[in-house]
Amino acid sequence: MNTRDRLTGGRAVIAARDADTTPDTTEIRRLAAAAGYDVVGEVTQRRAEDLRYNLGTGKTKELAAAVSDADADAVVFDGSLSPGQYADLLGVLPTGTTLVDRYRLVLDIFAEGAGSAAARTQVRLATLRYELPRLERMEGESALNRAFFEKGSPVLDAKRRIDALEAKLADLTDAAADRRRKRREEGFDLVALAGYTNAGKSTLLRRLADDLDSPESDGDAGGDGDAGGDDDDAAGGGESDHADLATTASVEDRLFETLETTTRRATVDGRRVLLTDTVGLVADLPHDIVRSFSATLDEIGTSDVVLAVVDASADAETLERRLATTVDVLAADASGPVIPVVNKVDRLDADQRAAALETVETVLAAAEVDTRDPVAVSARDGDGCDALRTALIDALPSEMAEFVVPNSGETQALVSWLHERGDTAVTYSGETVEIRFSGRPAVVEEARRRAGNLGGS
Ligand SMILES: Nc1nc2c(ncn2[C@@H]2O[C@H](COP(=O)(O)OP(=O)(O)OP(=O)(O)O)[C@@H](O)[C@H]2O)c(=O)[nH]1
Ligand SMILES: [Mg+2]
Repeated sequence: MNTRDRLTGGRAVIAARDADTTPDTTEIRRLAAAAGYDVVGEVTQRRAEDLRYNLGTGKTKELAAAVSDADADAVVFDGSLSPGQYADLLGVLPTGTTLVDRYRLVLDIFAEGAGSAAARTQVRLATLRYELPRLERMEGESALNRAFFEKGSPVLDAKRRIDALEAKLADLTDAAADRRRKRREEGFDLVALAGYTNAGKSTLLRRLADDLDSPESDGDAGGDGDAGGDDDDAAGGGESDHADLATTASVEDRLFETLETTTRRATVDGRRVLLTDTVGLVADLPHDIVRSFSATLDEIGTSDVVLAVVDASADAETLERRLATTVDVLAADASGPVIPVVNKVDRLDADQRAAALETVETVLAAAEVDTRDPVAVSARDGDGCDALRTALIDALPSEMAEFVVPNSGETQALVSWLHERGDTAVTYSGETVEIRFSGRPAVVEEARRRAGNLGGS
């Protein structure tokens, strides 16, 4: 189903360096696999950064030999290479070897998989921003080569394209903001699922969302990845207000399975919630790339509540590192309260579960984010999801109001309007109806206005 299944990046040797420890290549191997590479070897080094190649000179030679020996097509470098290091390292590798650093690797994964107009624009923008300093360096080196300039300046060309893509993205972003504003007016609460890649966000989305064939949900709305397609589809399929509501949220044990935000409806204690699944986060990417995927950050920034999903089955150190990456993004972007969702607890015994919760609490206590108590769940089995729904309702902005209105057909219409928008209790006493309602403050305000029009108090 996924275009990435057909991707063959070729045979790759992993290269990794860390100043303090022997590098752990688990994640970079998984990222390489997600980009379609077949990993055939690795060269690692514990050492301070070498300015020329990043790796030390001896290690660099060892890497070149490993590439020849394994007959590899590519080197995947776990980290970011400066434009100079990139050029120098490439010069030492066998001719024809492709060199990709961590940043470039993630861009490649997105470039292959992004479907909607907004996602594609974001990827192209991030790629150009990545390439610009490298082009500038090359252009500087060939400043004496007139033929180079006669063909036009790739740097100026890249700058022009960056400007154009930024403008296009701003339009798409405005359309998404309009859509969110309308949804708020319709009484929806907006909730974003955020977290490290592979934490289980999409699995949780499926678990919490209404059944696709229930009348509450837009089962016939356009799908996610396959909706956009055309680059120039400026509105991103946004003709209908809910055209972005997804029928599926792909779940896979692969990094960056989700490459664009998708939204589904959920009904939580009578309240109508729109849940948005966002693109996973990953450590050690330049801030620029995170910025480029602004759709994810916009969703996090504008939602009423963020569910921060973490994979509790990872070892404590990995859990801490991934949570720290997530918290960095939330601290900068989240405006509403954050509920930490400690997922995959089906893989843990009671002690391990308690330890994971403690790790999460410790990391979050130090963070400048408005966090609520963590909730342990298994998105796969559904355990803990009722507690999560309760925590969600508690965290959503809420107001309570009571009205007494004359019993009439119009009052019945008001009652059903309220039932769709929050927790509604109705008591009939002769000629009058007593209504207790709690829900979004804006909905309560509108309900007061409607009750007032019916002669209520
Ligand atoms: N055991 C267990 N596995 C889970 C649970 N939730 C998710 N998984 C598995 O974890 C893997 C990743 O799940 P996804 O829902 O795709 O994760 P994601 O956070 O959306 O990942 P990206 O879209 O790649 O960022 C899949 O293999 C899921 O089946 C859980 O509660 N328990
Ligand atoms: Mg996902």
